[in-house]
Parts: sequence; C-alpha cells; structure tokens
Amino acid sequence: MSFPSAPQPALFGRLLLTGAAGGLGRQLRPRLKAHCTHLRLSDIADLGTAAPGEELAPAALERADDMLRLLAGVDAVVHLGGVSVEGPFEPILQANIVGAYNLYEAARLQGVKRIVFASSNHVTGFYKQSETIDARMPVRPDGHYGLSKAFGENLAQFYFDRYGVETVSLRIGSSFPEPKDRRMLATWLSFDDLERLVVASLTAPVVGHTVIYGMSDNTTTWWDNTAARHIGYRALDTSEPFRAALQERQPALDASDPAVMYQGGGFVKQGPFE
Ligand code: 15L
Repeated sequence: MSFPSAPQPALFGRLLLTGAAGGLGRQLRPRLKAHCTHLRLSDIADLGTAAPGEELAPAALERADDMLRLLAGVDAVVHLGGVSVEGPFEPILQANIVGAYNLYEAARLQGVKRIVFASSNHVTGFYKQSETIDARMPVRPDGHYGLSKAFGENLAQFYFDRYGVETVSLRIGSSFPEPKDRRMLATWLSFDDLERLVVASLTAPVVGHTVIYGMSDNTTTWWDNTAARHIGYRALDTSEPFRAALQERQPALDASDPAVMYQGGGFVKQGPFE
C-alpha cells in the first residue's frame, strides 16, 4: 500500500543568510528557501529583487545597530558575510572581526540560538599537504583572512560556553562549480554538498560549538572529520571525475613552492600588504 506524500513543512520560521550576494550566498539563497517560511537576506552588495518568502535586509557587519535589527525575529543564521579572500588587514578587521563580534552580540541580545559560521580551511593553511589533520589540532592561519576566521571560531566557542549560542564552524575548502587546480582535488566542496553541510549544521539536534571541514567525498584528503560525525553530514559528490583533466593541465608541480607544500595553497604566499 502506498500513501500520497504530504508536502514537507518548512523547518524554520525565519532564517537569516548574510553575504547573500556573494558566490556561495547566491548558491544557498534558493536552496535555503526550501527550509524556511521566511528567508532574510543581507549584504552590502545588491541583492536584486525579493522572491516570495524572501526579505531583503541590506546591512553592514561593522555597524552594531544594523546587526541588532538584522537578527530580530530570526531562528537561525547562516553567516557567510565578510571578506572571503586574503588581503590588507583593515577591511578584514572591520568585516570579519568587528563584524563577527557584532553578529554574535546581536544573536545573544535577540535570543538566536544557532549560527552556521563560514570559517575557512585557511585557519589551518600552514599545515603541509603531506599531513592529515583534524579540527582539534592547533590552528595555523596562513594570513589575515585565516587569522580572522580563527577569531570567529574562538568567538563562537566563547558565545557557546558563556551564553549557550550554538555554532557549527564550517572550515570550507574550495566551493566552486568544479575544482580549478590539483590542490582542489583535496579541498573541493560541490555546491550540492555545501547545501547538505549547511542543512545538517542547521538541523543537528545538539552541536555546542562544532568545527567541521567543508569538503566533498574526495579521494585525496588532508582533513579528518570523524570528530564531527554527530552533525550528520555525508558528502555525495567527489572531485575524482576531474582528476585526469587537472593532472593533464598541471603535469608537474614544483614541490619547493610554498603553494604546493602547504594546504592553504597560494594564500600562504600573499602579502605583506601596504
Ligand atoms: C577560501 O576560504 C576562499 O573564500 C575561497 O575563495 C577559496 O580561495 C578557498 O578558500 C580555497 O582555499 O580554495
């Protein structure tokens, strides 16, 4: 006997997505809408027009009053906002450090209980590509950007220990339509797996502060997520179909090049900045 399947109810009332105009924000925007009744979208860049169920809420992370308003009435946050590449310290300080602090303070004041924080593999970018690491090992940031994400993870830990705000910090590898170079055979995270990871992070019953690497089920891997299995994330994609073409494109790698030696790739060589 079969039963007609009833439409699944949205899990969340109102979700907030920061950085909604960015590369990953644009991917997650339609995907997260399926999991909530209202999706509030924020960025300093243009967000286009609101689809049904969307709320456009432009806001600057470095403005505490903007953040307080932004988090009102929100059940959970997916925080992608801020600078997402290596660069001079001042913009990273404002958007990623001051901004993350303002977001967590607003979460505390508005009673928001769960944040999914887009951290980065660059928190541990100075581990060698010959090492397999897990999220309990000491951080080794590879620049200003990695340092700011390490701050964000510490902030998340503090707000859980002190105020009970739960976070899953996603040390995202390389989330692009496909891996662009041989390094990304290890770091690639498909957009579908990104969605699975974010939804698992939002819906796992108890997370405290969990740190998990964001990668697909790649054959080459530097990261061990065993300690984060309670999140319930299972990658279904893999970089393997791209291997042959990438090896053909980059047949020889210079093993003495820091971008080849270290997990952070080219980020480890950037700077100093004026
Ligand atoms: C990141 O954190 C960046 O946001 C992204 O642009 C990629 O460069 C990625 O890391 C990576 O390590 O490939």
